Amino acid sequence: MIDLYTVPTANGQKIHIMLEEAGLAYTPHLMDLTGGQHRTPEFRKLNPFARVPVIVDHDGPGNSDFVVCETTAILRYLARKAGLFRPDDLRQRTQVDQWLSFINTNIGPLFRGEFMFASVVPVRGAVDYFVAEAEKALGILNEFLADKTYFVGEAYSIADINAYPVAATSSKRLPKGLEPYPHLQRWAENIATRPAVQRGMKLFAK
Ligand SMILES: N[C@@H](CCC(=O)N[C@@H](CS)C(=O)NCC(=O)O)C(=O)O
Repeated sequence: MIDLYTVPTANGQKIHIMLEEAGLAYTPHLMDLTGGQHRTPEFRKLNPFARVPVIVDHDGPGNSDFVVCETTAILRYLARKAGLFRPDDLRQRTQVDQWLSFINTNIGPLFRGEFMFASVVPVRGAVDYFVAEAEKALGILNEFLADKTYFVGEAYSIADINAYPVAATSSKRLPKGLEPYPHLQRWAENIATRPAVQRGMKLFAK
């Protein structure tokens, strides 16, 4: 059994989808970020950086509890545990890792910046900057996906699982959403047909 600490944002949804796809038993816990539940000493024992998602696998390595935070680390761990969605071939595996990193270290912080300066500490010029940079980055994904069904090779992988909530959730905060990116939109519509993706996206949805 896995305990999942989460919220229904793009980062949380990546792990909801992965757990549903892998068919692993889990108990989801909705965190109250507004109330600061993630900043309590108890939660910081799980993630010292006070962020979600976090999992606690009660059947971890060595048959003991194992705490994992950081979305891409959780995705890799669950892929290894389930033996799914991460190719064995070294080139393809590295490409999957490359896309995990690209999305989470380049695009994730742009949407975080947009959210912070639009909703938490309003600064109009900063919002414009982050929106423009996020649009540029989605344009790159759009071009890359022009002739592809999945991010890597011919198979669905954690690269797709990690990118999907960015297209389905984060992009809604951009003035034109996914409209300027037809290839990204086609790719996302295909991923959205998967029942596990639908279940993952519904978890704690508002
Ligand atoms: N690098 C982290 C980012 C996680 C993250 O930013 N989580 C947000 C929710 S989507 C959070 O916990 N925010 C609380 C805060 O910043 O105080 C990951 O990939 O898991």
